[in-house]
Amino acid sequence: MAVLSHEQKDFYATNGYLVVENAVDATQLAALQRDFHEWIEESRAHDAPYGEIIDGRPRFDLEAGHNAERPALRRVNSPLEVSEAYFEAMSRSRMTDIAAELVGPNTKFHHCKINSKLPGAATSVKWHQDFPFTPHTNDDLVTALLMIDDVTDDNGPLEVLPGSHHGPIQTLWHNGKFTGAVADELARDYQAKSVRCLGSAGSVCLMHTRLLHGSAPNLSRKPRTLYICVYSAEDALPLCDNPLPSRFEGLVVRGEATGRVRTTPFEMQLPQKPKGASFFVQQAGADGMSSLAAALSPVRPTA
Ligand SMILES: O=C(O)CCC(=O)C(=O)O
Repeated sequence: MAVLSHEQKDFYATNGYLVVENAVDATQLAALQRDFHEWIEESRAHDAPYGEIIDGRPRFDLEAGHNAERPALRRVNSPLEVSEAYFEAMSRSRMTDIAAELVGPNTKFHHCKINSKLPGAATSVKWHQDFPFTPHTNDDLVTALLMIDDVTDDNGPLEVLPGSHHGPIQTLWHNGKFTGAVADELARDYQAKSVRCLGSAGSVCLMHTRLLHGSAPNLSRKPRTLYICVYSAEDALPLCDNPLPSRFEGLVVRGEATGRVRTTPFEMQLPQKPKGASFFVQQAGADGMSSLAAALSPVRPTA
């Protein structure tokens, strides 16, 4: 049975995003909140990124200024590998059904992460499109941002430029360096026309992989935690390494594996995989290789 109405699908096709309430049930939401709360408590014992994902990079990323009294856990990479609740939300929830209606019927998992902005956290996300981080043979990819907390005007909501998925793919390379962000003058223009994606905990924002988006710091006293899952059509094959590889990459979550590939025309410069725990470091300009080293190294995606 269809989960989305015709109006919702039309809205997504026109605007490149859609917010849907109750994308997980109350039990699933409580389990997601509980596991994240436990990870925050655990982070108090650390003063640098820690844990390990399958390529050896840290699973848990900490913001500058993090300490035991004021923990600032800003990223959990591939949480579904260490939490049944996060695996279930990705693969067996209403969010999964919705993603499959947008890019399926045959739908597979690509990667996931938690982006957290604790109260007062300085973390922001510069304007970008996701596709230049994760190029595939076609652009039927959707980023599902599940709200683990209520997302309000002042706790650093996702901001999008409606309709921009129909426009050009903007470069994230500047002066020979992969910055993970569009040029400043473009960002100023997008910011002026942006729309905020708000919702109560348990809502999901679905975003087309080519939609321009970013988000500001959390200026409120409430946390803003998003569980971000990227799904693709099963016949979209990745053109680069996964920026956040996990043992579940390529898992078909709805429909079936056809063994087919579908291509659509586009061109872009291939991305560079972050060396650190997350793209926050890359966007801050602290993760880049020299342009010569970048030119000589194999190119890989990030996000
Ligand atoms: O955490 C956010 O506010 C945005 C996340 C985002 O843009 C991304 O992961 O591509």
